[in-house]
Amino acid sequence: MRLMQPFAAQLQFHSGLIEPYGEKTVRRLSDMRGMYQDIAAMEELIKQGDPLLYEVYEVDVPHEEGQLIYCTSIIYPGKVGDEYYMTKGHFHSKESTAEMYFSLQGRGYLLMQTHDGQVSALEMVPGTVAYIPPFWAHRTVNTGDEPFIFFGVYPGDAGHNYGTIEERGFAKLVVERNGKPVLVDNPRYHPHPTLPRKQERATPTLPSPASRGGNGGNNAQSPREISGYREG
Ligand code: PAN
Ligand code: ZN
Repeated sequence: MRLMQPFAAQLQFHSGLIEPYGEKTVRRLSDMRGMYQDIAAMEELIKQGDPLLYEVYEVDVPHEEGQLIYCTSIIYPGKVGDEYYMTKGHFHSKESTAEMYFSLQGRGYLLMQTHDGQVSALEMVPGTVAYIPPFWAHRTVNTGDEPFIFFGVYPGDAGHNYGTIEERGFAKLVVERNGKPVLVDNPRYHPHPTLPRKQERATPTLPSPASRGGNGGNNAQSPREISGYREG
């Protein structure tokens, strides 16, 4: 590994812009085909102008072991049918790598799942620092009416595996019901074929940040409406 010079970037908390950045990823709805339940609503929105769902600004750090990659993600508010705008979601290619998300603006949820059917959903509000342990796929969802912005940092050799989520989907969806976000089972989810599904553990709790204590990484409880949620 070559010796690098120390450096700093400047992050605007309100917009999520981080400068200087090396790479900007832009995802529109047409990049998410197959990921939303309501295909007719999705195709209609694409026809009407293909909305921008989210952007990622990544600082230029080598993608190699020992480095830390950091970036901001900005997920815009909106829905496809009754499903909120969300990221594609992925496992890290090197699944033994973790990640941290620090929530800056807006509100949303961090959905996580393992190959053997464990599921977690963490509420993200400004100030929430979420830990994504190794081996957990992760997706973020904007459930508010303003951009949901968070800062992320992960090992340089993590890599991104989108294919598994593209094939199997996420076990849970975050949808609007009576003006509120609720977590429901994904009827089109395909669990990992070779591993037994831990059905009793596949339903997460949705704790508010204030009520969440240390939990040893296990958030499994019965499904329920997202509690303590405030619109906006
Ligand atoms: C994040 C995500 C970012 C966009 O930086 O890459 O929020 O989500 P997708 O990559 O799923 O489109 C991260 O988790 N990096 O590892
Ligand atoms: Zn990641």
